[in-house]
Amino acid sequence: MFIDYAKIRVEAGNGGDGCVSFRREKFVSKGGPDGGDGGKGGDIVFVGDENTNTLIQFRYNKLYQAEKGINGSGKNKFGAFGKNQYIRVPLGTEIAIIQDNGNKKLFGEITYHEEELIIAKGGSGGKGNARFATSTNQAPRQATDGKRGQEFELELTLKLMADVGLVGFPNAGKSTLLSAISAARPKIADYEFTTLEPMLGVVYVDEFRTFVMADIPGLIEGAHDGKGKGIQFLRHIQRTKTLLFLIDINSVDPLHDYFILRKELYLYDTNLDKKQSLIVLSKLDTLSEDDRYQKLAEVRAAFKQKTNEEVIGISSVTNLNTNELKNKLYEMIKNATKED
Ligand SMILES: Nc1nc2c(ncn2[C@@H]2O[C@H](COP(=O)(O)OP(=O)(O)OP(=O)(O)O)[C@@H](O)[C@H]2O)c(=O)[nH]1
Ligand SMILES: [Mg+2]
Repeated sequence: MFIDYAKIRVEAGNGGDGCVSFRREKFVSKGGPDGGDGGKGGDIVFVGDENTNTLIQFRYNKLYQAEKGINGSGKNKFGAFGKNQYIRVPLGTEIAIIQDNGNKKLFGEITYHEEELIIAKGGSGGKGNARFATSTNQAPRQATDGKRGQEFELELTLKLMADVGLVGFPNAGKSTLLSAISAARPKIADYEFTTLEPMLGVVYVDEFRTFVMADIPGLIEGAHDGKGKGIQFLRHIQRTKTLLFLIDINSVDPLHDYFILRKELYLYDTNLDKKQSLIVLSKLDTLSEDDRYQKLAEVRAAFKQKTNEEVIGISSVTNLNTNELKNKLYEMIKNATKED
């Protein structure tokens, strides 16, 4: 699990003031009161957005204000309402109010797309003097001020689940791939079992389309018997929507590697074995262009014959095909979400 926090301040709009005014007409010597009410201040509203999964935007922008209501005016004109300030957040964002003593009180959670939650209400508008006229006081000089909008310090918390799980032998280049396409900085080295703890990274396909990828320790044959790092850490990818099998293009027999990986997954959890998956050959840059395409063609033919699965090749070092990979994974996740 990957936890993202942000602290922000929100200020709903103040209400507009009520107005003191008297009618002035050509042939009426003493017009009655006609001061209108002030408009209500805008609310601060959180909105669920399924197209984002990070709170990173709140690092740069920490103050959110809604518009103030407009003051009332003569001729019984009401002031316009202040515009609401909408704050879009990923699904699963929890919103807590930080109290003066530092304690946090959970206010709510955004759970579905376009869900709206008003966290701070705008102040109501003040009353204009037209409202204060009575039979005994026909010329009131009284109006009220708009109320202040609510203001809060908030803590936002997002617990992220991975969408894609990276599966491969040690040294296949899993951590290198994560670091190439996300801001995560996992440890990378040319020895086996560099990664000991799962790590998540947010992958940006573009500004609006992101997904979360999990890097986990390498798997080896016999992992279910406790070989290598075992298979316990596979629980971290049990809830992902897609598995990415990463296999070094220099492997003697990628298809065989793939079957070993599949078998270990199956022995851990048969459901894991049923997830949609993508097979990716890594380190294309280590072969000359001719060798690379020849090897890729051979591997593709072997996979086609035995599994009917597509194989794509990438290099995390030169970023060869990494954009295509991001787009492909994003589409797969989207389709899997639709089927859920
Ligand atoms: N030339 C080249 N080297 C790569 C590429 N991807 C990874 N490597 C190298 O392969 C070695 C292993 O990479 P890692 O990313 O640590 O591999 P891993 O799959 O995370 O390994 P474990 O954490 O041990 O399971 C490192 O020396 C990387 O620099 C690539 O696309 N091209
Ligand atoms: Mg690693």
